[in-house]
Amino acid sequence: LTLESELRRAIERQELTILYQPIVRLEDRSVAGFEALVRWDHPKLGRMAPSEFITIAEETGLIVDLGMFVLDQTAKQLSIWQRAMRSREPIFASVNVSSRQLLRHDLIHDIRTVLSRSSVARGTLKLELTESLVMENPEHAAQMLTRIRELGTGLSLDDFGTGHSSLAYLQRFPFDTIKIDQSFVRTTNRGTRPVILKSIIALAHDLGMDVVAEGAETDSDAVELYQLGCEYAQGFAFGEPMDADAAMRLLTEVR
Ligand code: G
Ligand code: G
Ligand code: MN
Ligand code: NA
Repeated sequence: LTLESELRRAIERQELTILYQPIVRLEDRSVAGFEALVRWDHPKLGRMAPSEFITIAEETGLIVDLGMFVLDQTAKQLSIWQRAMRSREPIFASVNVSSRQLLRHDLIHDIRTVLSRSSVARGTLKLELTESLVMENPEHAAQMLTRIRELGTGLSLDDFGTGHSSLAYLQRFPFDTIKIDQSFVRTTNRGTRPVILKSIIALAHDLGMDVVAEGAETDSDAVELYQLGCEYAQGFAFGEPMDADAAMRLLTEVR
């Protein structure tokens, strides 16, 4: 069997696993939401990271079914979490989207279907897209993203700072959140780090967007990010990608 046909079968049989990594409020370290990150438990090769199969999925078009599976499972999981913690501000979940899903497929139909099958609070299901994805076809992407926002779906600009787009594109797409790429947080250049982080954070806030810093690995990263005005962070300092049950324990544990 080729990897392609094995992947097709794994999607049909729902043999993919979704892990969830917490995104916390730096103010009090409470969990604000999760990013869904897919894994493939291959019978012979073991657990595979997305870098080992997402490209095949994109090239073969399997990403459409894979993406729908991740979206649907995440929305269902999100409604379970929200029901379990009814009294607090509803948490969100964000799902990574590939260009083929947005630009060569009816993603809007999929989102509608997923939202109708689950009972997530409005605005709490979010998509993550990279700059390079929206730059592939800016006109079409802008149209699609506007319609997706109208469905009450959040939009995060992922890996911010690594693309080649001009900052003007930030105005053109209806993103509500910027995710600062981990390279800016994990850099060993501790002199320039606060300068760059501070200006990205200010830019996002001036544009009315939320900011999530990725790759916060230590407590001192968390402290520094908070001092620089960043309100959300994600990284090993707060939790690695975990299964849905572990995420539920994190949400419901007595703090
Ligand atoms: O979990 P890990 O660090 O291995 O994830 C690496 C990258 O894989 C993520 O940054 C993301 O871009 C991509 N990825 C993870 N899950 C999904 C998914 O469900 N769909 C798509 N399109 N990409 C994903
Ligand atoms: O490309 P994207 O940002 O969507 O994927 C995030 C990936 O980064 C996840 O696959 C996750 O495994 C990884 N990651 C998350 N937090 C940390 C961290 O603190 N340090 C490192 N090295 N990787 C992280
Ligand atoms: Mn992401
Ligand atoms: Na990212």
